[in-house]
Amino acid sequence: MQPEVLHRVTLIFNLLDADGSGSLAPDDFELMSARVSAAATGSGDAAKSAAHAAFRRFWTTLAAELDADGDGVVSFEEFSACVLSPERFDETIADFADSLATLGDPDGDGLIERPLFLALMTAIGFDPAGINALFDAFEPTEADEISVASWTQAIKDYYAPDKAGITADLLVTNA
Ligand SMILES: [Ca+2]
Ligand SMILES: [Ca+2]
Repeated sequence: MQPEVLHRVTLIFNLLDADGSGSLAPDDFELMSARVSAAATGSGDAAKSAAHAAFRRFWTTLAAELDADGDGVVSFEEFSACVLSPERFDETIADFADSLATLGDPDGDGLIERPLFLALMTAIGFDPAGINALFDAFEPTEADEISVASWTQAIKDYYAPDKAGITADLLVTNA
């Protein structure tokens, strides 16, 4: 594996390993979902339930595709196989990004303000310095808001192990 790709896969793995146990399991996604739900100021139960379902789907897809030894958890070694055919995860990640977008834009105007962006991205596990750098890169409006569409695209790019040189690389400060 190219060092750059290995680096990216390591970052994604550590982000998904929310409880820091060293492997991916359902608990990681429940924990991330609970954190995101708690951070989703202004969202109702329906949007939070949809996000919870997306987190669960993220896990079931990873388990189905990557748990090679069938022990119910995905080790780093198993996870690194995701780079072989990243397109298998596109739909799941898109679903995940779209459900985040809904939480990020409870009034539906297509914009997300910095405090909510920070809260949601912190809940997912990103580092605050990287989150602010990414927000600034999206050229916020005078009201300090960015478009939700640019954010969801960044999420989709970030979790795609084969992408590099993208705006979301600004999040790679917690390496
Ligand atoms: Ca874990
Ligand atoms: Ca396994």
